[in-house]
Amino acid sequence: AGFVWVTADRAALWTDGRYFLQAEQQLDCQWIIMQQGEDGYPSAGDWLLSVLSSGDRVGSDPRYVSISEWTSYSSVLEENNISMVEVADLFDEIWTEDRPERPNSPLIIHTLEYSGEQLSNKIERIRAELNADNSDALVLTALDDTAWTFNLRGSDRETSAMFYSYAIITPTDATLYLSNYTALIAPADVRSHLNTGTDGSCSEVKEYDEIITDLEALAAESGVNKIWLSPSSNYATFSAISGKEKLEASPTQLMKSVKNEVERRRYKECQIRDSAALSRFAAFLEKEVDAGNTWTEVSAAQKLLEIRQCDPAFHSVSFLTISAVGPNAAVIHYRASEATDKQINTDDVYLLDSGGQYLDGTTDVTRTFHYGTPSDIVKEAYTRVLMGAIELSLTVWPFGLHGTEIDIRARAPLYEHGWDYRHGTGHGIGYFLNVHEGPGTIRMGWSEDHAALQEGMFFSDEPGYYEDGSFGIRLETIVGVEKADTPNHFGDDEYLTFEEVTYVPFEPKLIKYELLDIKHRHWLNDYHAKCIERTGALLLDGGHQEAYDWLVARSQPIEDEPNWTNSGPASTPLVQLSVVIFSLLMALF
Ligand SMILES: *[C@@H]1O[C@H](CO)[C@@H](O)[C@H](O)[C@H]1NC(C)=O
Ligand SMILES: *[C@@H]1O[C@H](CO)[C@@H](O)[C@H](O)[C@H]1NC(C)=O
Ligand SMILES: [Mn+2]
Repeated sequence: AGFVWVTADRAALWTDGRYFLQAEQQLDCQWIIMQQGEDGYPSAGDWLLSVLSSGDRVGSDPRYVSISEWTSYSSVLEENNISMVEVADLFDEIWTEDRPERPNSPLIIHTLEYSGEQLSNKIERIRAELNADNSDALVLTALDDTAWTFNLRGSDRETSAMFYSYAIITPTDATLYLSNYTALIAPADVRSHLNTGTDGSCSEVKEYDEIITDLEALAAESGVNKIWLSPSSNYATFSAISGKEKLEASPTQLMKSVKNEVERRRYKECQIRDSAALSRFAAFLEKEVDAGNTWTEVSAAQKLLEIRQCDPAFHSVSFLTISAVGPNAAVIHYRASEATDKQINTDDVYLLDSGGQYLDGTTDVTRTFHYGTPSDIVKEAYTRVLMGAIELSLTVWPFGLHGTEIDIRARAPLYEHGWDYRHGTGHGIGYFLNVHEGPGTIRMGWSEDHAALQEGMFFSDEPGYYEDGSFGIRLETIVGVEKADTPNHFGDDEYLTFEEVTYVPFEPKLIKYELLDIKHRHWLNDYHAKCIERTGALLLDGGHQEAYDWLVARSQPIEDEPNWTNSGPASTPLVQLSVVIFSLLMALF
């Protein structure tokens, strides 16, 4: 998540709030680090204009820059007589040593029992979109789009079960472009999967790099006038069809994010198994730290991976585990390395943000722990972050709202204390695909690309609070969008809300209970009861009695009845008397 400009004598990197600290720690003094969106830092375009002059040229390899980035920079630059030029194979020329080969892992068939929808049906739905839009073709360039559409997965990416690919879908053809394709489709089951030809919707497979010449040929056809391409595609695909493009997010983005019935049911089962695995780990680690044994960020993350790997449906981690002690927990996307590895101790918080890729889902969960006596500020932060997570989860809204309209719910308990966090509150999450998935998102700031929240989408609910150099708190629970059971439906609207699907208890010693109001308390009791109900049997059946005991100890109900003896004027005799008088007066009229 960054953007770099290199000039003859300067190099600058723009990155967002998640990476400010990390960039400072990892880049040397030759780099200018630009805090994207913060006061005092120029935008990438403004900076470039300030260091270049009329007649200069800026080059990049069009395969590695998106259409939207390329066109937004080139339009700013061209006004100043600076041109953007396509330099094919730029990196092939300058990065010759130690450059890893493009991965080329075998394909995994995502069968109907997991995907819930045939490939032929997905192609038909895409064709219906093309037809409705009067488009001649859809070009799929995002790896999760091709994986979802073709019900295939891979291991080309360490954490997201995808394979290098492109696809072109027309009213008559579906062509998948794969690296080294003859080897990939050699297995008979892959060939028969891709040719689910009973209804005539066979797919063709071609070599990965042929996409560009095929696009040029397609655009040159006289009957072809409109080719649908996502603005996040690379600029090389745009150049190939220039003049015939319809630039809009691919319809598969929305289709994929609204999970079907099979996916929803499987996904929830997957989250429950993953929650049980995390509780098992948390119970284990607590016992170890209490016993004075040495565990570090790196060794703890490794142990957690081993526990997740016990699940037969486990494929890989869903992102690089954030296992962070004390000040490291303030680095939002921290990755423990040998140089930074800290021991888990009784003075600091331990923040653990991790997830897995499973055949039946993708998980992402964060809990923050403390193995000694937490300070007041750490408890205050944990409690306000928890209140924010609860507030968001309790939100009920009419269909049509976007995440940006409800993000404030999670921040309010922090704002009230003059606190905030520099990241989004929730991201969409894939199904055995990307852990961050659009087009819905819960964050501040409006974007045209964001879709309204819909039933069947899943999001993270992950507020946080970070004190640089000291500690970080984040609590992350996955929630699914469900219909809300409201007594009314003003405006004939459907009302929506969230239901949690991650079941890992919160940490009683970090909660300042006096800050919680009745609805937080009800939520917490309800959630903890579900943690026991949904994951308890898995732990017991697996023979993990200690983990079960840990779960039950953390999930004890708290006082959630209002203390009516202390509840204000309604119970005083004077108020009761005036109610009687008022009633009498009403009776008279
Ligand atoms: C624009 O740049 C070209 C070189 O690419 C130069 O010849 C020309 O004079 C410049 N035009 C202006 C108005 O500066
Ligand atoms: C193509 O796949 C075959 C079989 O898996 C493998 O031996 C070969 O190295 C691959 N070639 C490339 C260029 O990846
Ligand atoms: Mn997350």
